[in-house]
Amino acid sequence: MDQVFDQEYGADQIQILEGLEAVRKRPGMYIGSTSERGLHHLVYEIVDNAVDEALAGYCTHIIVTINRDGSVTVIDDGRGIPTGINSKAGIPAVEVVFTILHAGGKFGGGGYKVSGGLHGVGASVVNALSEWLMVEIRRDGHVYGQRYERGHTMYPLQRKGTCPEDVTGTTVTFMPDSKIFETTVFDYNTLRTRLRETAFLTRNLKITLRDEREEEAREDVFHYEGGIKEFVTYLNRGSTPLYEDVIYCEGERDGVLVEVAMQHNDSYNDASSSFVNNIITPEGGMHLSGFRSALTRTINNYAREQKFLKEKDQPLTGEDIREGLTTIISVKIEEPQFEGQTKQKLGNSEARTAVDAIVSEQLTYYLEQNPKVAKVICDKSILSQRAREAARKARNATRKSALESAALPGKLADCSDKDPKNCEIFIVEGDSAGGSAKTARSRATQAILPLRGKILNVEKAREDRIYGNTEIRAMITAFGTGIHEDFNIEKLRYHKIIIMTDADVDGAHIATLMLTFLYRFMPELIKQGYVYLAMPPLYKIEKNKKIWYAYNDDELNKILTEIGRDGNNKIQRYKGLGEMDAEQLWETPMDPARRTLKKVTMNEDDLSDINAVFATLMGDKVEPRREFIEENAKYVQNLDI
Ligand code: TSJ
Repeated sequence: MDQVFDQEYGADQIQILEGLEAVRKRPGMYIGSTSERGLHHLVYEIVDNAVDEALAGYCTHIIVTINRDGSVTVIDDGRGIPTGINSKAGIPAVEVVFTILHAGGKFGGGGYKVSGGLHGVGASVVNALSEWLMVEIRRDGHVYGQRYERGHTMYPLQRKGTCPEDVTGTTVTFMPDSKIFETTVFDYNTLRTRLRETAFLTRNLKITLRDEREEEAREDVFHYEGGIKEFVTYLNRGSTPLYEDVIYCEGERDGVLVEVAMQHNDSYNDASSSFVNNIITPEGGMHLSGFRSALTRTINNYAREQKFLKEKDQPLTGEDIREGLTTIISVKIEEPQFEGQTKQKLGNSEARTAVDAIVSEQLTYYLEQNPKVAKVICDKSILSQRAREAARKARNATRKSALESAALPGKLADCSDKDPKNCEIFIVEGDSAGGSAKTARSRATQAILPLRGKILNVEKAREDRIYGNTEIRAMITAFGTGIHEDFNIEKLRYHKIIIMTDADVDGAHIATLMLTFLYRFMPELIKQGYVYLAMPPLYKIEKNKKIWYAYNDDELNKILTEIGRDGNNKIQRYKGLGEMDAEQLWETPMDPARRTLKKVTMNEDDLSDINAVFATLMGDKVEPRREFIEENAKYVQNLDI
């Protein structure tokens, strides 16, 4: 086998910044965390490099395989990473890519057009955090290979064989280092959600995902000729679109590539996701504000011109127009600047100008060409304007009665401690369970708010009805934070909001309704980790004056096996919280020393999908819901609902 010494590709483009030891010492600095989330970032980092090759126009297919041994292989059919010697480093360019931090065309300017990767740190970080990594390059009729262990080169780049001249591409296989990560087990559905999103964002790129860990291999293929237009159709799958077209705008201005796709559905939510260089920006930024101002201005101009809006009418607000609108905004930009606390907000002002100009021009044209759709949008927006006016009144009334007068709901049994850090509130299903919970609680720190029956499904109700709902008003007042623009997390009266429902299907449904309300109206409570689910047991087992609780059938069996299955066992199955007396309630779901609570989390990576998840779970269509639950049992678990 030969070593490779021929010099070619612009090796100088690669800047050398730091050593890989730093990455192993402080992995969180480079991939965010060493949790499951950080683990999956390794795959995205490698895949994003291949996607860049697709964006450059040289790669059409990426295959991602979770291998039997738990390692991951990413294959592309691009040009192959250059193998020539980098003049500065004196080693092949591919070795620079894998062993020198911040190396690669991405940071050197030139080479790639745009960069991907949330943290934009490249393949060397993945290498540093892998027990081993192998790269194979098909280029110029040769197959080259190199292996690394924990970032160290094992042998010089080798020619391992030949291949037809017209076969090119890169294969990378890596085994995440179990010394670094909390878990090294990849989750198929997490990868699937993200890779599907990547495929939507990169029109025509085909991405195959395979899982070979089980006897029966799993596979999904994502290939969308319609790109983000198909993304919008996909996100709207759980509701009914108001018109057939997905409206699409595309263009380039000041070095910013802009793509926008949108379509209204019959829900009341504004479901927009924005991306920069294929990376989701959960906090939006300049591209999102450019889109919003263009949309508001353009629809208002059109509605005035067509006299849908009369002289005397107030202009439509952005919210009026975005009610029920699903939007994908995708920009590509050479040097993105991220701002805000979490560095997730796009700061480049040229992105705002570009999106605004392109959407204004093309949407105006679209409305002129499609008067029927234009009328549907105007009608919907005007209706929403009226409803919003009614809602504003209802909300003001709520605010008056709820916040200003600070009268707590009558059903609330509040705690005596006034320091929110010490306090928790149990939202309890049903008056009878509420009664027992009131007796059982620790009065100083535990408040109880019983809710009667099913709470309103906020996915299916307009705002005015929502504010009129007694149960919802009770929660809003009790929490103390206010909602929407009045929301102030500092005023939160309890640092644990614990939803306590029966351990059955109805209970799960009620919990979901409450979570939907919280997600839509007070998402910060979930994001900041204040929301929990209580875990009431399903069985009580008694034997010789000793007591065990089981939370599901498996646990029951385990306990019975341990203590012996004989006549001395007394097993009680709880049909609901209502059947438990105060002492039992205290012992299991309520006593901080003995209970298990489930924290409700929101995975920011899945944000583009989360709207769709709620719309699908809570919407009218039964079939998508059933399919969703069947397909995504695991995903729903991820949401912890
Ligand atoms: F970086 C990496 F190892 F993570 C990785 C890179 C992983 C995978 C699966 C693929 C790739 C990759 C890189 N695919 N294609 C490329 N292309 C280049 O590196 C490349 C090829 C040719 C030229 C040129 O100017 O001729 C420039 C570049 C950057």
